[in-house]
Amino acid sequence: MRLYWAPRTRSLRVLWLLEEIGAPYERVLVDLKNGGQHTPAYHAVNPMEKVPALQDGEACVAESGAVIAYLAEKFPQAGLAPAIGDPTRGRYLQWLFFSGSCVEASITQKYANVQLPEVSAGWGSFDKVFNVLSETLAAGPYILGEKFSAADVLIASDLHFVVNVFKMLAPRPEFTAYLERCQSRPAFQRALKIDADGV
Ligand SMILES: N[C@@H](CCC(=O)N[C@@H](CS)C(=O)NCC(=O)O)C(=O)O
Repeated sequence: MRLYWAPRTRSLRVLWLLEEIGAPYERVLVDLKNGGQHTPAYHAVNPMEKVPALQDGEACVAESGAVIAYLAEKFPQAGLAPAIGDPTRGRYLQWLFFSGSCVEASITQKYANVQLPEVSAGWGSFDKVFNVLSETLAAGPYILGEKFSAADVLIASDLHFVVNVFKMLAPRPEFTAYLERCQSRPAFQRALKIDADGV
């Protein structure tokens, strides 16, 4: 498997998941500052010309949520995705999609300072999205309850950017505790080091 990535981007979440899984992979650094994403070869991997993207033999997958879902299913032995038929699988899929369709959109809306009617915006509002996450994570310890899953990799990565990096939210104890739980995992620490080293 080959991960196309760049430091200090959404690649970190996929690095984290790959480190959780522990399967061998190769990292290919895409030089975003010098247009490395805008080459015909990379366009064939991800037509959006963004990172991260994964090549796995003849399979290519981009969009960080999709890459995470793909990897969690490809390596069931890692125990990061509830199997088909498991009652927690519905919520698992919900939170995977929630990241891309609600959290990302609400962050963009807040950043751009655009007002939209809550009933028209599929994510409701920034406050709604983070209040829903507060309510769910207060019950914890993980987004599905007792068991850590690939959905936590996505949701904790989103929260990391909103709370720690962009500081778009005042600290909330349930987010602080959840981030500490998720980010103290050795796989996250390894991914963070790769991201910081940039190679
Ligand atoms: N929806 C995509 C977003 C990917 C994305 O925006 N990647 C940024 C870095 S975080 C990027 O590659 N930017 C470079 C560019 O747009 O040229 C995902 O979740 O993978």
